Amino acid sequence: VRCDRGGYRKRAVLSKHLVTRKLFEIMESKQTNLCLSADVVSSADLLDLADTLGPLVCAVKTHIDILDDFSPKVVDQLVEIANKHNFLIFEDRKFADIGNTVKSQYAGGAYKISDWSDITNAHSLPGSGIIEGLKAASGGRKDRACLLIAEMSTKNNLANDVYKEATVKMAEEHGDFVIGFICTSKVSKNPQHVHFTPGVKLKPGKDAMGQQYLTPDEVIKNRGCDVIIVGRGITDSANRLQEATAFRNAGWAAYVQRVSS
Ligand code: 5IU
Repeated sequence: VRCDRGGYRKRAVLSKHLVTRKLFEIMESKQTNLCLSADVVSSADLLDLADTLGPLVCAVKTHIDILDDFSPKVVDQLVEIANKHNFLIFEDRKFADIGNTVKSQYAGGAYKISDWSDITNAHSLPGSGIIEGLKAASGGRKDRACLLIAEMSTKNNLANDVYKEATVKMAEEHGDFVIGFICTSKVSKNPQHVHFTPGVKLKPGKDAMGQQYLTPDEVIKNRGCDVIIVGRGITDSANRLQEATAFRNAGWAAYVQRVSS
């Protein structure tokens, strides 16, 4: 048995939130810290990605509003696939409005996100009212959780240290719903907080619209994050299964090195 100081297994046991526990347990049992960002515009493509890569990931991140052909059936099928392959669904909604508005956006509208998505995320910009609104919409369900956006992966983003620290404080005050962060480095020492990091490719780089990429090794080993979020690094590949396997192996190897060093 390898040494597990601060490892996912231990953190699963000490975590109070059901979603955190479930996530760490999935990561440990499937040996993966890969979250697929399934940024595709067709429902068939989304479901095919989830079914093909499901065994390799701890979560599938969606942007449900970019589907050209959304229907409620798609999310029903996605939930079935998530149960089959044991991964969580994370709708990357990036809520940013007042509490009363996000309440309707989370539970209602065309997408009814709180019905099918285990995890969603929100900007901390509006202050803690946004968390109150989302929590109210979740109707007290223990199997729903939120990540706060503490940092973004993009060039020249406006989240400075003061913003980041205030975001961590907000998370601490709402541990019954906020389980962690979107960030580019570990921002909280609380072992119950999960750090999800987007902007990951096998080689560092950038895209034409401000996205910046770090490697799985840098994100997990050097920057102390927990989950790598990978979109085009996988979806643009001619062999998505092979590429997802490479990300999964790189992310897991970096984690094993971190907890055994
Ligand atoms: N995403 C970021 N950076 C952020 C946040 C979210 O890239 O700071 I908050 C999302 C956007 C996209 C995915 O859905 O993560 C990254 O996709 P690529 O791996 O294709 O760049």
